[in-house]
Amino acid sequence: MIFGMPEEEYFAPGHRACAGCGAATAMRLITKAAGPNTVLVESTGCMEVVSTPYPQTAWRLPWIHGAFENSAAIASGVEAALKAQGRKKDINVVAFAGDGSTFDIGIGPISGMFERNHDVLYVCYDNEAYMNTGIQRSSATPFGASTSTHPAGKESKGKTEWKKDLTHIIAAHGTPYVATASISHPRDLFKKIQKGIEIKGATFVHILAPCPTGWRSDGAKTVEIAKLAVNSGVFPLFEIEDGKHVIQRPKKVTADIREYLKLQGRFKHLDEKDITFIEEQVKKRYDRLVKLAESGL
Ligand SMILES: Cc1ncc(C[n+]2csc(CCOP(=O)(O)OP(=O)(O)O)c2C)c(N)n1
Ligand code: SF4
Repeated sequence: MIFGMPEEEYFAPGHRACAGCGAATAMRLITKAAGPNTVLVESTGCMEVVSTPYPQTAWRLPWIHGAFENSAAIASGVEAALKAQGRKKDINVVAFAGDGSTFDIGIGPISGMFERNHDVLYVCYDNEAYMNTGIQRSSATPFGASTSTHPAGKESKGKTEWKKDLTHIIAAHGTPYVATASISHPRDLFKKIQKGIEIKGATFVHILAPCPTGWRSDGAKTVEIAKLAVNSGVFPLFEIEDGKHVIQRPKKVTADIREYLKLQGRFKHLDEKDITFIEEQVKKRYDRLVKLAESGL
């Protein structure tokens, strides 16, 4: 064990993710936490493309590739089949996909899986755009980010809408366990994956996974950027267990949003007014989370 995590790697080195890819780190941590008795189901996305150029695979666990919108539907079927065979209690089913698949195109099957409450952990690795097809905006892309479909320029300041609050949309299904996590806080992420698997029923972990290619950032600063997202309140780490919010980080906002934005080329066109707007919106949302946690909701 290293830092309370197994040394075994189930996402093998030699995959083809870009240097400094946050999602690849998420894959290592998710699979370490899930352990060997796990079936993985993955939608099309970067982590599928980089891991399985035929005839090779980086997966050291059973892994099913579904279509872009399908991982929750396939995972529901795998869980139902294991139950019918009387084997579900020994085998974990973990579905995962990027934000485009989760926030946008797969949301119908995902909603169905949570409504039926299959015993599946669903993980979204959120790199905040459709990365493997060329950095198109998704509903998880943050306000102001420049993408290939919302390029910043003379007529545009990047994305004009705020990021969709998917965590609370999933929680609204009556989901027993919903959490946010970040690759900058690996032990917290590891524990949340284990908790999501242990709790019976459909559970959800939303992981922030910086993408140097799409965020126009230095691959060596991926962890630093993810940490700034957490500590500035841009991406707070919290759980909603049995409908109650608990905030892990930040207990108090300690980092400057400007530092976070400055390290990413996708935000370099923003002016003072845009940044002030982002600061106000982040504060408003973080304060709301604190209120929910303080009032036991
Ligand atoms: C129905 C359908 N529409 C579009 C595509 C093309 N496509 C494959 S992956 C992808 C983007 C995936 O984005 P995301 O889920 O965010 O994962 P990432 O690549 O960022 O890891 C798109 C548009 C497809 N495979 N199927
Ligand atoms: S494009 Fe981004 S998410 Fe995809 S492999 Fe490269 S760094 Fe990772």
